[in-house]
Amino acid sequence: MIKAFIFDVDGTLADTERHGHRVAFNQAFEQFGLDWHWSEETYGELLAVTGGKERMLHYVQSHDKAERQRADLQDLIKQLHAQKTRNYVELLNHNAIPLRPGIQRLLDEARAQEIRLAIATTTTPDNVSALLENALGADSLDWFEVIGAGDIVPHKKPAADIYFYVLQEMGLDAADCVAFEDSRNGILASLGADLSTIITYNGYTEQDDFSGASLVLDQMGEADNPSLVLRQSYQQDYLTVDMIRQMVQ
Ligand code: XBP
Ligand code: MG
Repeated sequence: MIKAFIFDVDGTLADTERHGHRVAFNQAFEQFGLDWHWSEETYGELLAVTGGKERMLHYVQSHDKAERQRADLQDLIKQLHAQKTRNYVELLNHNAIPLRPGIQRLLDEARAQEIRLAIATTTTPDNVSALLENALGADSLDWFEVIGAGDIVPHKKPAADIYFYVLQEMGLDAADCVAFEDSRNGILASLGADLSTIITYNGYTEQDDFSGASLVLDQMGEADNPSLVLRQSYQQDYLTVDMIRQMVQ
């Protein structure tokens, strides 16, 4: 019996990386007078490192000889990240990034069927609130019983810590839940916690290795914006709660 759905945020609920996080990082670099700039291509490579602070630290260590020797590097990264978070939230407040096709429909369906909802993400909690409030309205945060985010666990994805945290907070076994992810790092984390995982890939992750996934889709889809993978393989236009039950139970 499926009791809960656990959603990743970036790349899964919304396409936030290319025109959201990346832009906010670049703004912060400029605001701090750094000559760093992450192109769409460079950012795609940097996504191998999860977490904004960890991503910047990796970048400076491999790309900027002068800055990496700074005694206050950790402090700089912390300040840059706080600025980046402010930029990202501001960006979402002014120009909300829409949820991916089928997300709101599936959330509504799940709630109507009393499936419990949670979030498991590496991103900062403020970013999750800004995304959900702008895309779904102020009440939508309450739809999620647990929001596991950011530095709340010692190790970010691909470690399974955040999923273990969410399962423990919900008092549920992995066998009763389904995870939704978009990336290799994401599925490594969810499978690490023994969760059946459905993948909706995106431009940055379509070539990732999704071994172990219960289903790999281009998107969840809607009647007027079908999932091409579902249409080809299952003759269905979009992913429903019933399909998920059949697939993973
Ligand atoms: C998302 C991330 C995040 C964001 C940036 O991974 O890696 O780090 O890119 O967010 P996932 P912060 O979708 O697997 O959770 O800057 O707030 O860390
Ligand atoms: Mg993701």
